[in-house]
Amino acid sequence: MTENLYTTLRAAWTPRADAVFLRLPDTSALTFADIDRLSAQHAAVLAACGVTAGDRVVAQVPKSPSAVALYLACLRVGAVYVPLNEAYTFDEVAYFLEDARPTVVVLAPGRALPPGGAPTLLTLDEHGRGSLSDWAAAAEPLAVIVARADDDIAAMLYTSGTTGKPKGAMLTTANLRSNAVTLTEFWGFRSDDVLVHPLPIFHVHGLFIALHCAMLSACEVRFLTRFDVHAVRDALQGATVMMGVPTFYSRLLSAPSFAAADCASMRLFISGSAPLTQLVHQAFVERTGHRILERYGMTETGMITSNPLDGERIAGTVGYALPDVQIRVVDDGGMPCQDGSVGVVEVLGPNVFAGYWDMADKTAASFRKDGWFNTGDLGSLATDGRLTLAGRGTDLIISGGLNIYPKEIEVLLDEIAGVEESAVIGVPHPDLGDAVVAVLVADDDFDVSSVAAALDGRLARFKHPKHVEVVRELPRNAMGKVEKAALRRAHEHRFA
Ligand code: MLC
Ligand code: AMP
Repeated sequence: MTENLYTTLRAAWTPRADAVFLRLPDTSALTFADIDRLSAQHAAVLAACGVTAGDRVVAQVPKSPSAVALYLACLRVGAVYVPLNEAYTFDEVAYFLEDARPTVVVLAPGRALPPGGAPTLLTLDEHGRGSLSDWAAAAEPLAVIVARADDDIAAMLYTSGTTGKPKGAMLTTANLRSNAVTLTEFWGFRSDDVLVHPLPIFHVHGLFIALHCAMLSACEVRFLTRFDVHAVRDALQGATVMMGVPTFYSRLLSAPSFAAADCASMRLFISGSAPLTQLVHQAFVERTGHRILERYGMTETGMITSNPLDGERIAGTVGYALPDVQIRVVDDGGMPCQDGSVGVVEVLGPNVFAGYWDMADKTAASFRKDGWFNTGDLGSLATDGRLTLAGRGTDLIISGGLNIYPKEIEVLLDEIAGVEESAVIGVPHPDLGDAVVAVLVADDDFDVSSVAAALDGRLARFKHPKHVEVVRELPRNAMGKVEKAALRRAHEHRFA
């Protein structure tokens, strides 16, 4: 197939071009026809900046309709869209720009461009010099939609690695299209659905999973700028579907008056990106009568498994492989695990990414010779094919649905004067699932408050330790390796 993903999306919504696509918190709205025109205007600006097919466009922008238009504009001109978490600091952004070598960088107003960043810097949702929004508003829409083959890269999303160095996961047109089509059908999306959308749009969850399902079914999206319990409860009135990370659901439950009446029109709550505890699942059933549908995925693969829409949704499991996706669980030797024992989850399907940008060795190390991708997640398969996850093979911390790799923090902690060595762990947290704790080997007179100052500006705030502990030495095994499991046990009740 050589159809641009934008063409696929637009063909799906065209019969309802005048229907509302994005409903904003101030109740104003953009129709599908509006977003079609706005994205064509943004595409005209990108083309005027010299962006051609295959060029990277990096965006670190607030969630807004123009950010959606910018993503769609990239599809239209065949550029590779590279969204960045808004929380990333100047230093972190500098790494992404050096690695991605974009033609255009779009930043939020007031953000500075690291040296050597890109030939063109634009800002979104502000007026004045370099304003993409002003420029687009005055631009003649670009009608041309560039032809793209299935294996052309449509987007690149950075994901951290065990070494702490983020890798750009290259997602093809076919990856995004196949997952979008499968999920829209699997979760029964219809044009009369109303999707509550409090997720950020710099990750696969909020950008691809949520928005592609809405565009393919031509349904309305209640487009909230961030997760806020009051705003979400308001948005649930008259809505039918919500997607979120587990923290969204535990926060809704923490409002004592949240109840079935809030969900009267809802048909489906979906959770993913981090484990949904059985406690939250059950409390949600008791309070609202809804069984949250848990699914499992990752940046490199989009969605892999899902609990069924109509069949039994079992808390603590992530369901079955999606219709066009295959999964297997293998042991250290790469042999399929027998009798439901725990091993590494591997995936094969049209959803699996093309590889890591400029990292052929890391790409090769992630795939088996027979083409299966190693997710790094541990899990077990029941005889009927239902998957239960059992943590990660690595020390990855998932906090509020965001991935944090300890190494990235440890290297900065080790540079602080007075710190001999450090170990960063994730420990259970009632709101975030896991919270970051740093254990430092330092002298008794070490000033713990110097840690925040040392990390400021170098590490996004969500990765900063929620607690810092100073110790005389770290627990080690016979090989001299730090025993993180022992540290996690020692701190498991810290936030209870
Ligand atoms: C914010 N903070 C966090 C945090 N989010 N700390 C740890 N973990 C997080 N996830 C910190 C900020 O740095 C700040 O700290 C303070 O909390 C308040 O910031 P905020 O912006 O007001 O926070 P809040 O709005 O409460 O955000 C929490 C959240 C948000 C859980 C609502 O993080 C969120 O929307 N998470 C969803 C992430 C997501 O979309 N993941 C999908 C990945 S895709 P300070 O110190 O500055 O005050 C994927 C694949 C798949 O995983 O399967 O879907
Ligand atoms: P990311 O790299 O941000 O795409 O995060 C993907 C990781 O999130 C996966 O490899 C899993 O470890 C985790 N994840 C996603 N969905 C779930 C889920 N439903 N339950 C447990 N972990 C999940």
